[in-house]
Amino acid sequence: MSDNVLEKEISVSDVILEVKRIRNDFPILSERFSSETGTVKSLVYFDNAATTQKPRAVLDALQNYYQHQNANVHRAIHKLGERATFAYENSRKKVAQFINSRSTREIVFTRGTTEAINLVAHSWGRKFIKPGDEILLSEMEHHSNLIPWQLLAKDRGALLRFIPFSKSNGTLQMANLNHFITEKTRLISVTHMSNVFGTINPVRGLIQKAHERGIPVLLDAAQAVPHLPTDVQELDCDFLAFSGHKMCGPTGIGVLYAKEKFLEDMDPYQGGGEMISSVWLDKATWNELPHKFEAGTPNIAGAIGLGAAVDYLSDIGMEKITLYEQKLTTYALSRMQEITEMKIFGLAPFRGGVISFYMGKIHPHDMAQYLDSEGIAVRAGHHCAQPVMRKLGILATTRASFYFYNTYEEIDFFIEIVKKAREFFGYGTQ
Ligand code: C6P
Repeated sequence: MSDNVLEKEISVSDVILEVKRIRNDFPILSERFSSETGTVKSLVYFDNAATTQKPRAVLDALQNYYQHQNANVHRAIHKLGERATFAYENSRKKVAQFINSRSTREIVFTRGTTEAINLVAHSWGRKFIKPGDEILLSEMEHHSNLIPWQLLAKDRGALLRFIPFSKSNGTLQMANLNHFITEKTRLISVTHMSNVFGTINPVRGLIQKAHERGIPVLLDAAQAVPHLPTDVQELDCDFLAFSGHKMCGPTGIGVLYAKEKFLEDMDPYQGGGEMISSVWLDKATWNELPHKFEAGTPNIAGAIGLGAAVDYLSDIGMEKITLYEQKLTTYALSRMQEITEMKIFGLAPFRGGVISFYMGKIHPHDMAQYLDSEGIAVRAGHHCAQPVMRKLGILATTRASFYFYNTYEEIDFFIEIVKKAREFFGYGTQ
């Protein structure tokens, strides 16, 4: 996908998603809450950047696994073992197709994005990063794409450098890229889409520049894969990490995609069952890819649930999802900007449905609590991005984040309640 795919696609098509029908696929979306005064509130779920809700297809896949397939994988020759192994490996195939990887050998199941990045930092980093080397990140990274590199840099005597972001709109300042990519840069690891600003970073150009200098690139795609069509061959990234739970799948399952040549060169991440080929008392040899990186009994149900999520998203169509969310976000932004004292962090031209905001002097937690009292779930806090908050000179934001099952009506209700909060906390009527 090119960096300006959204602009191109939006100009050629006007997407209609059958959101009402889609919402029926998600049992939790009909949850109701009783307020202190006894009024019943419907759930408005705007915390999708933290985790997404699960459609019945995923819930059924989990139940079906435990009811009809439950066994360990790759170990047993009995019927259940065969069923479980088939379902687990079939999910790997679905994931490989979903991101257009060349082969299932490039798809390692992990606990999530965090574990996928730690795997690379540990197995690739500790082998290939030498004292004095530089690792280039951006200033807008989630802690999961910062701390593993801090640990590695400390261990190997390497240096971290950062592409800055602009405080005015939350975009990366790419103009001076040549200043940040030096002779010593050995890896670039950046977020494809920011979980604070919603910014979709121009990673394609970055990858091209990096490859011209022989530098591999890791994309933290935790917020991108769930929302944007992702083609790893077109992107040409060397590593890509994402989490199942942010794309309608279960928690505790995620993916590390890596080009085969990197996985071949890397040492195992953890040792144990299944990742070995032959074991002696004093040494061992490693299993084929990707099993070399999957020590111990994996999250079988999680992987199968992720396969069901991938089928579900593919049936709707990732392009449609992107375009619908794009329109919803544009609408939300324009409605939010109607409100006096509303400060939105992140106004990039290419952005996804993550909106961080601060309203006047209302503390983000108070705002989140007020919204919750009306049934609206948002996140408030530093969003696991403390350096971002520090640069912005704040401790926290309130964050609303959307998925394809959210509606314009929900946004209208959200705006109404934000306006009520404004009055409640003493800003008067507009
Ligand atoms: N961000 C949020 O509310 P895990 O926890 O491993 O599934 O994902 C970590 C992660 C890595 N990178 C980015 C860009 C992310 O947004 C996240 C998860 C959630 O913003 C939970 S902190």
